[in-house]
This record gives sequence, structure tokens and C-alpha cells, in this order.
Amino acid sequence: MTTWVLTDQPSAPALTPYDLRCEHLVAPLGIGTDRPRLSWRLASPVRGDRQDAFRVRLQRDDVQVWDSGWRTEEQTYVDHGGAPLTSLTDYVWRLEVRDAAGKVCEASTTFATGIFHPEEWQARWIEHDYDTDPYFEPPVDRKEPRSERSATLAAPRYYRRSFELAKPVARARVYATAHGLYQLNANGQRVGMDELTPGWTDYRYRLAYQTYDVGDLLREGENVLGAVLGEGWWSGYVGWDTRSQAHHYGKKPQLLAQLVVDHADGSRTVIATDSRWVERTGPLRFADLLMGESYDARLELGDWSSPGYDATDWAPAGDVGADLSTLVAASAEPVRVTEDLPAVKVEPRDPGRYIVDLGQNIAGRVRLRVRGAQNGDRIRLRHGEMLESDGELYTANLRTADATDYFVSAGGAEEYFEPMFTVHGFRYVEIDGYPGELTTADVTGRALHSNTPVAGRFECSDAGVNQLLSNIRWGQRGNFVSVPTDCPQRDERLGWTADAQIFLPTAAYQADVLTFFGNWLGDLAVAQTDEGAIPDVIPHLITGRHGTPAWADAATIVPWTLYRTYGDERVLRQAWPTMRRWVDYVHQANPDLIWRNRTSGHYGDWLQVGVRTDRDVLATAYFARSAELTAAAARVIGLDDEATAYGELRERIGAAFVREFVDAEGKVRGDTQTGYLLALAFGLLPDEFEQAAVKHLVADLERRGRSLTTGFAGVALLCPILAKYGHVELAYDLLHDDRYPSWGYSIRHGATTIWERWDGWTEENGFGPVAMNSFNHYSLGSVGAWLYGDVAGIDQAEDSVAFRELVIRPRPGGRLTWAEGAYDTPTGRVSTRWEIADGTFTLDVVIPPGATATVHVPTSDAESVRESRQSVAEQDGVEQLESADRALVCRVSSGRYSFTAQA
Ligand code: RAM
Repeated sequence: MTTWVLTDQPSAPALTPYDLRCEHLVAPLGIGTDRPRLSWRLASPVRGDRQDAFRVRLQRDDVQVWDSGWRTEEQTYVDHGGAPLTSLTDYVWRLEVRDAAGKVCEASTTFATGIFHPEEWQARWIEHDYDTDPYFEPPVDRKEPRSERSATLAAPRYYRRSFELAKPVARARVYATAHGLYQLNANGQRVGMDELTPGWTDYRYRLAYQTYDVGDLLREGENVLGAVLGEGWWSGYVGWDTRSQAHHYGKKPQLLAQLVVDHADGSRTVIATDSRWVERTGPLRFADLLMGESYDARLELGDWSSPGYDATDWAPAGDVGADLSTLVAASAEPVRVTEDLPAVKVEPRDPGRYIVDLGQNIAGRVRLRVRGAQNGDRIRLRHGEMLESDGELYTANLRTADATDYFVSAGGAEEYFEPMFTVHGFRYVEIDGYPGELTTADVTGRALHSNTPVAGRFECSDAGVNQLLSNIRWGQRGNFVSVPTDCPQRDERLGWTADAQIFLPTAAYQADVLTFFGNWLGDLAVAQTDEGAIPDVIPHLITGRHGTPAWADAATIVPWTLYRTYGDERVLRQAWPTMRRWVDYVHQANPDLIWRNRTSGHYGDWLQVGVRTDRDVLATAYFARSAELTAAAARVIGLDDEATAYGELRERIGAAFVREFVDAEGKVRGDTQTGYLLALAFGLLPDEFEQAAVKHLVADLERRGRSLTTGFAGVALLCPILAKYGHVELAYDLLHDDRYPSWGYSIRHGATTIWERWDGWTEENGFGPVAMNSFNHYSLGSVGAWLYGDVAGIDQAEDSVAFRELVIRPRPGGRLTWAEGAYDTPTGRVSTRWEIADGTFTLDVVIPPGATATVHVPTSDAESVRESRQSVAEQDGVEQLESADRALVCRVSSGRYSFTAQA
């Protein structure tokens, strides 16, 4: 089990490749392309070290299938350049890298291809045969009271297939997916550690299948494959509309699986889902993502997925055909349990009823130990993020999500309960009906989310800022559950597009989110309307709204941000048609270039406080931004004419923006913080207005006693823009502020995640508007990127891609006496640590091989700057560029550097 922390790098004395990936995944078992991208990272402590050349060789069964030859390139990825790879096959890839001194270092890893050709699938969709089931009640109108709502979903079902293997097993893989959620067993053991498979995609167009290695679980003789099948996003509750909440994609869960066994003699056995599988209900009585789960241990089926089991009373599964047209190989990291949190406090309320505190708001569930229960004892677990003032669970903000689990005991000394197909957003759990005395040792919180590799770390001298960062990280963890959701607790949990684009830069500093968002962009592309609009939520569901300013612009911002962060231009190639159609859609409806028409729901600067940013200002700023990024994308992928056309469009929108919204004194219409922030961040102001706009922005903050008014759209820009224009202390004031509204206010009141709204809870009013009051919403946490970028000082130059041209510019200030950060760029790890002590500023920096960095050493005396105790001018590998703006600026290449200067 990981605990989701940044792992150590190899600490070899010379250039070393590590973290080898295929299609950006670590040793994937079922990639979906025959021309995968291979990539790696590099580490070296040697100054100026870089990869001078590399060579990749691919092997299949000890036979070489491709040799890239030595390529004198610095890039750390390569596309397979040999003959297309074969379906259902294991490959070894060997990498050699040569450093500047000619020394070669090797590394190798494996990957496997998935099922490329439709005819290779023998599996058929199977389901419970409801037609012949006397107990099945067709779904009814869902307006019934909460407690009975669960009646509309069918019980999860258990599937099994027993089969003989006549020969020893050399290799065995299962390719599986579901309309619904599934978990596989083989010979009595769980297969893999993935949760909530197959994950959520727009099932109408894309359904991911997963691949598992079951070689160690199978044997000669009788074997059994088993599966538990639940509803999930396919047919369970998603979102808020109680009339249409369930059955979004289908009414019944269905299973699809294919086991491919290769024997030592070269023969192959295939066992696939069909009517030879049998099924029945079991202890899992009910399972739903929003509502919760019910498990009756009295109904346990024994060794139901083991050989030798008597399954005579199981019924044949219904075969419902083999339409596999939506299948795609899973391309992103699966959801996993990534951390166990022991309960920190158990508060008895009534006899048998307790409130348990995990000390941290998470998305996940509880593992409960039950001791000494009687057969038939029923324990209820309700989940909530907050407590009422009387110490009871606050659940009003969950709206129609029950978030309630039930466990019925079979009796006995010790039993364990943990749900399988649900996830709750909670910090507190009320446990009712518990026999005997509940202790903290009986309750464990299990955090689960998409297991995106951790990419960053940040820490500083200020406890409040560290708590803020922790809240931001937990916001990411709680909401990156297969898709980027707005919240994990209430009846919503949708992939709101603005939330995603606003938070992406922060998310990318903390985890490698390329495959996570790459997958999501697949759903975004298929959801684009014929006219070119992008729905508010991706995967597209529930809300009929599309084309909303700042929301739909995720179509351009997300691909561009991924490209800049990871340097994979394939993202832009794939996204380009969507980007262009989106910009054209807005343009056609707004020929005068002020985006007033077709603004759909228009949420403005959502959840800002005290002011209302002009909606046309916000929309038009985003229109300009999308046009700009579309032009930039066109340039990268070689569409020069389009680049010129969209570049011109961007210029014209910029001019229209100034004409329409900016007065002679540089005031942006509405005179709100967000108005100025957007204009400045998106470069919409001509030079003569730039400083004026900064002045107005600062004046507004001062007028309000250095207090923010920004909502989702503005908040990400606040600190970065203030710092960029020289108002570092003002940015820190906002960061440290703990008056309402501020991040610190929520922390002062015990927040362990980022709240949806500044007034989620206030001293004056208690809980905020109950209709929409999530305590785990990452959007306002988009300040995280500033902590990494400006406080730790890890950023890249404006025209840099994949952090090849680093800008190391820590901006000390506020209460901070030190800060440190680390970040895994696509090439390797960059890290910084600065400290101010006794009037001396020190800055330790590690630059990964192949990258260069412009290092800004803040100092009151440029002459005082030393690197490794030498004057900068004399130091090898350090080139002094300028001394400006109370900083000495140097250029360095890879390696470790240690700067000191008079503070
Ligand atoms: C809320 C969501 C989301 C936001 C939209 C406009 O329902 O929680 O965060 O993007 O509204």
C-alpha cells in the first residue's frame, strides 16, 4: 500500500535512468496501441550532466523486435518505431542512456499489449436473467422517501465459472470490464487491488477494460473465476435529480471477462463470459455510490470462487450479446486504496451509538471490526464531513445521498466489514447498533482515489500554510476518483469543467495527472455538441447546460496545460479538433467578439464574495484565452495557417476587450479583483494599462482591508498576479489571512480539506447555504500552484515545455523563514530549499539532467551572492545573467547548487 508520498529517486553517482513507462504507465499489462510511447526519467548528481544519446530495444520472447539505434537526442521519450506491436503480447524494453562523458547506463522493464482486434474477443455480455426472476421488480418512479429509495436498485450479484486446465500455466491474463462495477476473484482470491473498476467514462462511447495478471492464481485441474457485480455509475445513482438519478446508462449491470491462458507448449486456453457462467445473489444486498452499501454476513456464500464448491443452486447467467463497440483499453491509473487512517476519537452518544472521528476528511470508506455480535445484529454507519454544534453528525449538505452502510452480523467473535462498491466523502462516521464497546482500534478510514503517481512535495516554516497545502492535497485525493469531480459527498460528484481546469496546474504539481486527464479529455471530446459546445460536466450527464464561459473553456485549457507540463504533443493533436470547434462556436455567436451570446448557465466568477464580476468581462477574457491557446496548439502541431488565423482572432478579441471594458484610467468594467486578474493573467491589456490595472487591483484589496472577493475563476490568479507585479507581501497577507473570507479562516475552524465556499461555515451564521455546501471541493485550493511555483520557486519559462527551461525564483515573504519543494518533471526531479537565518539567505537547488534553470537569488546585495562558497562569476557551471529587482539572476544546468547571499 502506498501512502501517497513522493518516493526517493535513485542516488547513483552518475547519470541513471529510472521510472520507465509505457504509455505513461508503469509496466502496464494491456495497452491499447501498437505504437506506444516509451518514456523515462533521469537522475544525476553531476553538474552539467545530460543525456547525450539513448537507445531503446524492444524484445518479445527474447527476440528483438525493434532497435531504435543510438539517437543523439536529449528527449526522454520515444515512440515505438518498429513494426506495429502484436495484440495480447508481453514485451521487454531495454533502455541505454549515454551521458556527456560517454558512459552508458541501462535499465529495463516490461509491458504488455491488450486486445487489439475485435475478433480476438470471445467474451459475451452476461447479466442476471431478470425475465425469469420472479423477484425482480421493475424500477419505479423515484420520488419515494429516502429510506425506500434503495428498492429501485437490484441486489449485486455473484458470478462464477468453473473450468479445467489440462496443462500447466505459463501466463494467464484476464481482460475484464462491466456495465456497472465489478471485482474479480480467481480460485478464492481477489484479483488485483483496483477499486471501482472499470471507472467512469462516457459509457455511451467509451468503456475501459482492465487487464490483470492471474498467472500465480491458476493451476492445472479445476479453476474458478468469480466476479461480484454492482451498479456504480452505469445504473446506480449519480448526481442530484431524484427522478433521473439512477439508470443513466442502463438498467441492469452486466459483466464481460475473458481469461487467456498460455501454456508452456505454446497452446492457449480462453475462458470467456457466456451462458456457461452461473450467478446468484449473496451477502452484498445493496451497493450504490451515493446511497451506500448493505452487507448481510448471514448470507455469505462460503468459498464461492474456489474449486470444489457446490454451485448447483446457482442459475445460468443470461447472455445478452457481444456488442463490444465501446471497449477501449484502460489508459489511466486505476482507483486504489492509498492510505489507511486509524480513527482518532470515538465519542459514545447513546448505548450502542458512537461518533467516530478520522481526523481527516477523505473520500473512501470505513473498515469496521465487529466483536461479539449476535447473529442478526444490525449495525448502521452514517457518514458526514462535519458535526453539528451538539456533536451529532451534520448530513444536511449531502442532499439526497444517503451515504449509509449497513452490516448484519452472522454472529461470532470477530467479523470485518468494508464496503466494496461505494465511496463516501466524510471525516466522521456515526456507528449505531454496535455490540459492546467501540474503540478507535475497531475503525479504520480507507482513502481511495485514482492512483496518480505522486509528483510533488512542499513544506515551509509556517504551520498554517502547511495545513493549507495538506487540505489542497486531500481535496485532490478526495476528488480525483476516476474523473475529476467537484465533490465526493453529496448527490453530485460530477466532472465540472471549470473546477477541473482551474485546479489542474495545482494538481499537476502534486501528482502525475497526464493519463488521468488524458482519459477525461476523451470523454470531453465525445461530449462536444454538434454545434461545438462543451457540456458543463464531463462525463456528460444530468445538466443540459453546455458552452458556459470558463467551464467549457476547459476544452482548450486542459490540453494546453497538459502539453506544457508533460511535453506530449499527442495531447494537442487529439484535442485540436475539439479546441477549434469550441472557439468557432463562441465566435459564430459573437461576431463582435464580446462574448455575450450563448453563455449558457453563466456562473460568472462562481461563489465569489461581496461582489459580482461582470459576466461579459469574464466571458470575453476566456474567449481570448481559448483563441490564444488554440493558436498555440496549432503552431505546435504544425498547422501554421490555423495558428495565424486564431492568433489574429485572439488579437482582435483583445482589442475588443479593451475597447469595451477598459476605461481611460485602466479600470476594467465592474472594478472587481477578478476582472483585473483575468485581464492581467490573460495578457489582455496594452502596456499603458497594465500598471494601472495592477494599481486598481491593489487599491481594491486595500480598500477591503486586504481581503479577497474572488470566486472559482479569480482565486487561482490572485497570489501569482500580485507576486508577478511586485506585491509579494500582499500575496502573503492573503495567504496568511485567517479572517473571513480566507483560506486561513477555514483552517482556524478545523478544515482538513478545501471548502466549496468561503462561507461554508462562519462564526456568525454557522453552516452556509445547505443546498450547496461541500467541505471537500478543490477549486478554491487552486492557490496550491503558487506555493510550488513562487514560494518554493519551481516553475518553467513562458516558452518552455516539460520544464526543460526551469525558472527557480523563490519569493520569500510573509511569515516564512524557509520553504522547500520537489517536483518530478518529465525529465527528472527538481528540488529547492531556501532559508533565511541570521541575515543570510541560502538556496539549495537540484536541477534534473538535461534541464537548464534561471535561478533568481533574492538579495539586498548582489555582490554578496556565493555559490558553494565561491563568487558566482568564478564558479564553473554558473553563468551570471543580471542583477535586477533585488535579485541576482544566474543560469545553471543540471546538478546541485548551493547559493548564499545577504538577505
Ligand atoms: C456546483 C458544482 C461545481 C460548480 C458548479 C457551477 O454545483 O459543485 O463546483 O462548477 O456548481
